[in-house]
Amino acid sequence: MKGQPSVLGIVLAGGEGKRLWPLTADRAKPAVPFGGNYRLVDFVLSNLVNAGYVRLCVLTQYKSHSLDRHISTTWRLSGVLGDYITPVPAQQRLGPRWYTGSADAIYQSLNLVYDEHPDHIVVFGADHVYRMDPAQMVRQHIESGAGVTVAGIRVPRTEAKAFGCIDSDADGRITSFLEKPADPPHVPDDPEVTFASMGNYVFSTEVLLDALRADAADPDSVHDMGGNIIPMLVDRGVATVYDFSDNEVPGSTERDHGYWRDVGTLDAYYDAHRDLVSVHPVFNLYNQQWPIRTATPPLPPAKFIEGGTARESMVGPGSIISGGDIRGSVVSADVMVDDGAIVEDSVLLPGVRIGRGAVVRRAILDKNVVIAPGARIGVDPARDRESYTVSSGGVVVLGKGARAER
Ligand code: ADQ
Repeated sequence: MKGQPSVLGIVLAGGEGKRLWPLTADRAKPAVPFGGNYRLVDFVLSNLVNAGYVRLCVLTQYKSHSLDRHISTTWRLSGVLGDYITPVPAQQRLGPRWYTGSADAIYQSLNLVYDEHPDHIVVFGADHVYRMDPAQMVRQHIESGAGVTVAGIRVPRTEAKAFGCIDSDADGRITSFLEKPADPPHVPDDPEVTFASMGNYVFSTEVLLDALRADAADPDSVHDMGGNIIPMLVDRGVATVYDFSDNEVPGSTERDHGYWRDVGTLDAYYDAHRDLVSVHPVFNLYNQQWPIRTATPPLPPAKFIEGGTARESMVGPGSIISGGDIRGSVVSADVMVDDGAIVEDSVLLPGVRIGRGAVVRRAILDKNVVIAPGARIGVDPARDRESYTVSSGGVVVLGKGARAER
């Protein structure tokens, strides 16, 4: 709006998500379904849109068809106020090569920045489940005068190897940034806790342009935002941290204040679903003051017949539970559970069919998986390992359209 600094949002959504395989066998990681109704990309887009950022480019690359379709249909805006949310596929604008890394993805897409000439650019990842008001981070960025502001969160030190690790001074200026170190540093007041980058950045436009150009000219760079661009700006002394625990989202509860999960592995994806179904959910999807937005299919409400039950569970529209018993599970749209079947502590994606008397425990069943009558998943670990993917935490995963026999 008039008088406000202009902000362009770039959402990085080209990640392959190898560690989520087989859920990413057929789709980009940001398109992986989550929480019954959503896809992962809906979380970042909801946060940006709820904060009023409606000029958003979503950079895609890897197996992007379902992601492109989801963004163009679910997130289509009218455009009358100059608003847009647009998927941008890799286009080889700078020569015959795909993106070599997340920084190269932005470098190859700089025409989007030239078209918009924003004052600031918000660069967010698309792989996380969380609720955040990015406007508060942008405000801090502008007030501090930093070149880049990096969102940071305290994580257990044992998990910090997967993240960029931040050290900062009393004013929040980042003094050191180590991308995925083998031996993560800890915060001064706790040896078990590391301050980690959430992979969400706010840049002043000129600073980003200058850093990307310098990076593109560096033959030793792998052109990664966390690996190259942020360390370069830390060295230049223009990087500041934004402490995510200061972020106040309307309607958030004491329990889910500061909730953020990187669902990059099957176990993390599974655990984040467990956070949804407890009596007092660790992550509250029912917060209508900061809704997580998506489009739901035109299906009738879930139906329970023949004594079918569900406890500590979410059940999506169009699902029919006939005589089966569901506990501690997230059941998406259009799922059928037949008489005598037991579904326990599991995540069922749309279109799953569970046959009569089947048992499914601690499992993730991708779209359209069919469990034949009497088949058992999550009951005999040796057999599960022979036939299916089993995560290091012991969760059994069946890929899209797989069929389990008795
Ligand atoms: P990672 O998530 O491991 O670490 P990366 O794989 O580069 O880093 O993914 C970052 C984002 O960029 C994701 O949303 C991904 O989908 C996207 N992306 C990856 N490659 C891309 C490409 N070629 N084109 C377009 N998009 C691409 C990052 C940071 C860490 C931080 C963690 C937090 O590097 O410092 O701690 O995120 O999860």
